[in-house]
Amino acid sequence: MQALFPQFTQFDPLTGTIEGAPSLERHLSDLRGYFADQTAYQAAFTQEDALLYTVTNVEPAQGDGALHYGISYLLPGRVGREYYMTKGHFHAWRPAAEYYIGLRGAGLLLFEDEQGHSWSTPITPNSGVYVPGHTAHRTVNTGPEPLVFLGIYPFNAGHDYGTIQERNFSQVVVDVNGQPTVMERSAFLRTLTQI
Ligand code: PAN
Ligand code: ZN
Repeated sequence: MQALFPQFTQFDPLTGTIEGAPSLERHLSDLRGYFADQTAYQAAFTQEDALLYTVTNVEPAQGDGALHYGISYLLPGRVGREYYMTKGHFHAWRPAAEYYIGLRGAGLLLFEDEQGHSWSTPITPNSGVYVPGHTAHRTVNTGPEPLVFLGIYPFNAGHDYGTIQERNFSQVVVDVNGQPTVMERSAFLRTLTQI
């Protein structure tokens, strides 16, 4: 049998890193056009191209039945009233599901299927969330500390970012009187234009 590497990995739930695996960084500039409040985005970006999250993936094997996995480390913060979040994606191979395990912090997972139905679940340490196939998923950090979670998916899931980049999620997670609140994007945009 072909040896799998790395078969054993040590990960750090505090820093969201996996020993020996490279991390990729996503900054504010990588999420241009994703946050609803464009004025707030521009103001934040002018100050600093802040780090929003890192992702560290491990790809131990390829081929039928193989699994890949990764740790995400999503910083706390907001652009205007909208909490820091991941880009979000469909899997390129649409039937691919994924399993998320919360390791640190508190947040929400936003889901949207191909018909545009949306829902959300919490993600917290020692909780797991099943991400069904054919469903776009985005993680939002609603707490004061980094949100760290593990995601496990079929090796050939792939990432389709383009669909979400074009149409975005129909819901946003925003601060309303200090409470993380899921709102329709259109309703949130209306609050921004009210004087
Ligand atoms: C996760 C995500 C990770 C970053 O590992 O890739 O949280 O989010 P974006 O990929 O949307 O930027 C996953 O869902 N992998 O399939
Ligand atoms: Zn995914």
